Parts: sequence; structure tokens; C-alpha cells
Amino acid sequence: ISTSPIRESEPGPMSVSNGIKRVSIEGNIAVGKSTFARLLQRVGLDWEVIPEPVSKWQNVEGTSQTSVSNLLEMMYADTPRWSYTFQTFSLLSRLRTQLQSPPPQLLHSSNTPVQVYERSVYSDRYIFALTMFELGCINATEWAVYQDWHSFLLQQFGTLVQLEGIIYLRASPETCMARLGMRGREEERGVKLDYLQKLHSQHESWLVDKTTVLHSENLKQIPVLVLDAGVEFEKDPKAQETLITQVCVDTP
Ligand code: TTP
Repeated sequence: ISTSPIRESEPGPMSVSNGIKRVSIEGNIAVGKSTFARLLQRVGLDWEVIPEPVSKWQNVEGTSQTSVSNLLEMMYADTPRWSYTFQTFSLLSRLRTQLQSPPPQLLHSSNTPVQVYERSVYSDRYIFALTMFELGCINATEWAVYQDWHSFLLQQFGTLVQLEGIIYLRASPETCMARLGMRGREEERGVKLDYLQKLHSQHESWLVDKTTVLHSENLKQIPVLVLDAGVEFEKDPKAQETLITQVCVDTP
């Protein structure tokens, strides 16, 4: 991860950076992004982990306090019906979380503070929404509207969501399938290996082969650190240290 000053992104009305480096952890479903983010949190006080708002997707509040929907469950139960709704809500909830003010200790840190996101507004679009479009679960009109919203919002929020680096936790779809089975998240019971294979190729095209067509030239310049997450690292301190060292090597 580069230690150079934060780049300016496309200018927008809110493109003000507050001197924080933003890094996202990307990788397939169940690869271990949350586990890895918790490990990074231990690196120092000037690293803040912003968890993915999964619980918000499982508890979407309706107009009365009793009407709560599980949008994640709805999306897996009837993917063509709910994918567009899910993707717009995922983008909204992620933006809302990422735009919150950082805690004071982060802003007053003597080192450059780092915010670590579990996924990003970019994987929302270039992994999931794109996959749903390619699978025919988001139609051409929904895809056009989604992309329009996405580009507009990112232009408005500029550097507040701009990433300084991406950590790609790479593991085979088979490994992710095994981890997904072990964690047993109710909504994901119907997830099949071929879906994880599709998501894996989508990550590879975006972060390794760099063949995904991106909406912004700046996005192509973000440095990507590829880590082998195929090793069992959850309970192995040595494997954890090896991974963390690779992240910290260039970071102040
Ligand atoms: P992930 O973002 O992959 O989170 P995770 O909890 O699997 O991560 P890890 O185990 O590596 O810590 O996905 C959470 C769930 O939400 C998963 O079922 C996939 C789904 N999802 C979508 O369908 N579309 C999206 O845009 C996103 C971000 C998630």
C-alpha cells in the first residue's frame, strides 16, 4: 500500500479529504474478510475497521416498527425480483456508513490514520451488481439506472469514498464454499459453488487481470495487494502474522 499523499479523485461538490487513508478488503463470500479486518484492527489505534452493514440488510425497517424485512433473505429466495432493490440498498447503506465522521483518536493520530472497509462501493458495482446483470437477475433498464446512480453519487462524494489501496483476499471458490458451510448463515443455505465460481472470476477480472470495464480511469490506478487467503488463518497466529506483515510493510 502506497504511503504517498492521497490522490484527488474526480472533483465534486463534496470532494474534501480529511487526511485519512481508506483501504478496502475484497474477496469472495465467506473468504474471511471480517476475520482479517479484526486482525488489522489490532495493528494500531490509528486503524479503524468499518464493518460491512450486513445486519442492516437483514433488518430493513418499514413504516411501522413491527414491519421489518430481511432483504438478504428475500434476495436469495427470489433473486430476479429483489437483486436491484438489494444492490441499491447495499450501496446506500455502505455510503451512509462510510460517510460518518471518524472517531477523534483517528483524526488526532500522529501517523496517517487508516480506515479499513469490508468491501467497498466498487465491489458493490463491479462484483455483485455486474454479476446479477450478467446472470439476467438485473435487467438492462435496472442496470442503466443503477450505474447512473452509482456514478452520480461517487462524483458527489469524491475523495470521501476514494480508496488508497485494496487488499484482495484470494482463495479458491471451493475453500470459500467450505467456509460458508461452516459459518452457516441461514440466508446463504442455497448458495451454490457455481455462484462462488462466478464471483471469483469477477474478482480476478477486476483486481488481477484488470479487464473489467470501470467507470473511472482513477480506479485503475488503485494499488492492489493480493494475499493468499487459501491458508487457514482464522486460528493460526503464524499465518495471521504472515498476512499482516505483508499489509504493514509499506504502511507507516
Ligand atoms: P460478503 O460481502 O462477501 O460478506 P461475508 O460476510 O461473506 O464476508 P466474510 O465471510 O469474508 O467476512 O457478503 C455478505 C452477503 O451479502 C453474502 O451473502 C453476499 C451478499 N451480497 C450481495 O448479494 N450483494 C452485494 O452487493 C453484497 C455486498 C453482498
